[in-house]
Amino acid sequence: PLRWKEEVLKKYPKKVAKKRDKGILVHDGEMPKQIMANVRSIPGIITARGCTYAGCKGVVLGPTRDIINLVHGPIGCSFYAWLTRRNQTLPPTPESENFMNYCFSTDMQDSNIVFGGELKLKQAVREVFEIFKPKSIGIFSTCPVGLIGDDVHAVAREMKEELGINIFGFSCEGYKGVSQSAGHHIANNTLMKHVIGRNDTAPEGKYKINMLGEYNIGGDAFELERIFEKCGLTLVSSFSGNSTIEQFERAHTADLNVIMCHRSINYVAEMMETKFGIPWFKVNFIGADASAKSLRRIAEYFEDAELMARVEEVIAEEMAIVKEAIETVYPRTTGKVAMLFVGGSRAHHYQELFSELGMSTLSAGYEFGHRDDYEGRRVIPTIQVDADSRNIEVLTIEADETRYRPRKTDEEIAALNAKGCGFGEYDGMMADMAKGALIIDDISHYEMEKLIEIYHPDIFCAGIKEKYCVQKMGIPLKQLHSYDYGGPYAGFEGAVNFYNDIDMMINTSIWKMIKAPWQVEPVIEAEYGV
Ligand code: CFM
Ligand code: HCA
Repeated sequence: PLRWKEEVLKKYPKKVAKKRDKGILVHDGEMPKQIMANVRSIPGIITARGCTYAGCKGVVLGPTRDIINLVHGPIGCSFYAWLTRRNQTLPPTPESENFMNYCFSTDMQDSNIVFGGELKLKQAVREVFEIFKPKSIGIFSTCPVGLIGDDVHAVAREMKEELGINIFGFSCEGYKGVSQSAGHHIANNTLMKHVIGRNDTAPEGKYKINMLGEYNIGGDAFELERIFEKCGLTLVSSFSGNSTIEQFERAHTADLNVIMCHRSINYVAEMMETKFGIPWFKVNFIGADASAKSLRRIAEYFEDAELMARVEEVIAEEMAIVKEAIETVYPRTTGKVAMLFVGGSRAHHYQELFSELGMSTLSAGYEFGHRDDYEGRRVIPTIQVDADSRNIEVLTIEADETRYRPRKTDEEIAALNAKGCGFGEYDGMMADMAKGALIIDDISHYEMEKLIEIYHPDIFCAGIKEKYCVQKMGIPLKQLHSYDYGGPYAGFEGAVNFYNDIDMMINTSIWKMIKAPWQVEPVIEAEYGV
């Protein structure tokens, strides 16, 4: 891996090499090791990253079915984000509100750019209200909105007054940050300011949790809902897979926040703890063992023998099916090598599923994770705040005067921590990776090609932009964003789906029929270990 890195950096201009050097780490097994992350991509490099608007509108708010997501901008921003993320939803009845199939946009024209687009935006809000009578409308800013200075927040306030429903704006212009990640933060802030805590009626249930950072891609949230229900847990709200605005409004009535995707939603968890006294911990429902562990920690939290017993029963029942599935595929998958380059959490989580298949992860990285997603939250105080991150508002949150209610005493938290609950902690990806692994932040296309050329992994995991380039190199690519239109992969049934899909992908005879570039022109190489 050290030689690989050297070879790659040699090809870059000096300044570029100097920067990329800090974003590529050869893991020496010692923690913590510093990686450079959440910084601007280098112009001219092909990056897989998306924009701030994508992170806010597409990722965090997109999966909620009954908020109308009105995009203020040229039509392309809406059109290319229309149903592309595979966040599923299941309204309780066919008559229930579901706006997810629609694409709402102000369709800004040249004249709006020159003379301002606020009037058009107001008209669009009125029109969408007239037609759909929604409970709520979110207005999302695209790049030109910030450039010309349209005030979406003022329009939202005025329209809220006029129409009497909850209307809020997002300053999530694409350029606001270095990636989608800034959009997550902006979405978190707006949810906190305008939505969470507006409805004090708590749903029935003894063990009430919120699930944060699970977006129901490929039906993952459906599988988790099935498991929670079987265990007797009440899901008050989900941020934001298969969710409604009402869930968000009463999220503060839950007694525990569990976080799946740390990157996209840790801000809400932190703010809810400060404001309402709800503790949080990180869970992982990607991988059958990880799912079992996460369920046990949730049961531990409620300190209730009945719940613990029920959770054990569920795990035993589910694991019987998982074990059967793994025994069939394991001989065909064990020893194979995977590489994962995805967003800000899956490149970590999916290593768990691969290790259940007996596969190792030789290289992994996030598109837009921060240092804490790699090195663990303990490094947060040492992260340098640069001009780009300073651009994103950090809300000052205080304990709610009437509704702050610590769910556990400090002693109880300490006792539960001693049992491994891990409140407020996330150790990051690197803690779980083997010595000698290559960790690459915001991988460039060139680096990706070089990884494949030198290491010939058995499977490469990334997104649609990478898929066909990689497959043309003779390596199967599994999309870990859209799941290649399969899934669910979360929970127990999801793990079984994943085992079967990966087995099928890496063992299909098609890969033996194409000649990869290194088979046409064989090269002598390969050196494993540091
Ligand atoms: Fe979180 Fe996500 Fe991800 Fe993400 Fe995304 Fe996604 Fe992703 Mo695509 S919220 S960071 S911004 S787990 S859309 S559901 S798959 S890049 S790894
Ligand atoms: C986004 C969405 C995306 C893109 C996936 C891909 C997703 O970043 O705006 O590149 O294949 O999961 O749909 O991450």
